[in-house]
Amino acid sequence: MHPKIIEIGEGIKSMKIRGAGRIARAAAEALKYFAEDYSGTVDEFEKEMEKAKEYLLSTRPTAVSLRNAVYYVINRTEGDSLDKIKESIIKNAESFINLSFSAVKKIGKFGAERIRDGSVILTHCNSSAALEVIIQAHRSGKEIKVFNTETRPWLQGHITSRKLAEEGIDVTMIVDSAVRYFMRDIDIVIVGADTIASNGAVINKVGTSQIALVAHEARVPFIVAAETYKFSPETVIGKLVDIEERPAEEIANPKEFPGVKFRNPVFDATPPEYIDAIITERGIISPYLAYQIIKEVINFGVES
Ligand code: RI2
Repeated sequence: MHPKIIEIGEGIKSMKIRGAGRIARAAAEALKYFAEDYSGTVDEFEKEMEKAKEYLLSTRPTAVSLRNAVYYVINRTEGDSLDKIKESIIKNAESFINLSFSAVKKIGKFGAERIRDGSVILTHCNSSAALEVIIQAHRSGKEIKVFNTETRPWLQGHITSRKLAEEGIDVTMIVDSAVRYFMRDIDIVIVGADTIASNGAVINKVGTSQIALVAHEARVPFIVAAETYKFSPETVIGKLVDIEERPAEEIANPKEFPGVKFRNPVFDATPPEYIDAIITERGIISPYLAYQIIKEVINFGVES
């Protein structure tokens, strides 16, 4: 396999490259590098591309963004000569990357308009889509405060806190288990998504569903910021979203806990009844419109 496919694939697997949008763009970029460098026969190219696809898809099983990106690049290939096929792969990868960046910006704009001046926002983990909403609201002159969870076990919340502080936003980091304690101070919860199922359930960093439950109890709006390539076409035909479980070592050193078992699922599913809205680059929708988005926008994800 092309060294860039392996380098980027390993980066995604080890979470050096992380975040559902970022891993999708990285996978598209890996396929672009492969196409740019390839010389050989069309048959061999197709075989190698299939291997690259399978490998990239195996790196992180939950985020459908990765899958949708890979299919976007491969399934739209045109041409029968090697040059044309390569050109088409490169063009598709570039177009996916541009589409992804522009989707995040649009989500930021739509979402920021919904944030009221003086709002206290809670976010979880590190989502570029959710942060774009918060940052654009701040840049538009709204006085906002943010609470963010540290997000065990990977502590992606540290990245979020730093980024918000750099922007000059009033940010407070809390431990994940303090969410209910602080919910009375929160006006709106905004999180990202790794995958959205056709019934509107949102799969995001583990702990998200507990936050949604607490927000529901306190009648605090719970909003998801997600590009449309986070919607999963396969869930329409009944496929369940695979929840990634990562090594115990991410939680603690198992050797120091003889006789103790560990479980480390890194995502969970929030049902649509706890979600007030999903902000996409196409507009702000009810989670119950997820199927409609999949039907209209994602026409590249399901293998026929
Ligand atoms: P953006 C992340 O997964 C988090 O769950 C985050 O909420 C989600 O991806 C979406 O991130 P991980 O890679 O695409 O940290 O909005 O496991 O950046």
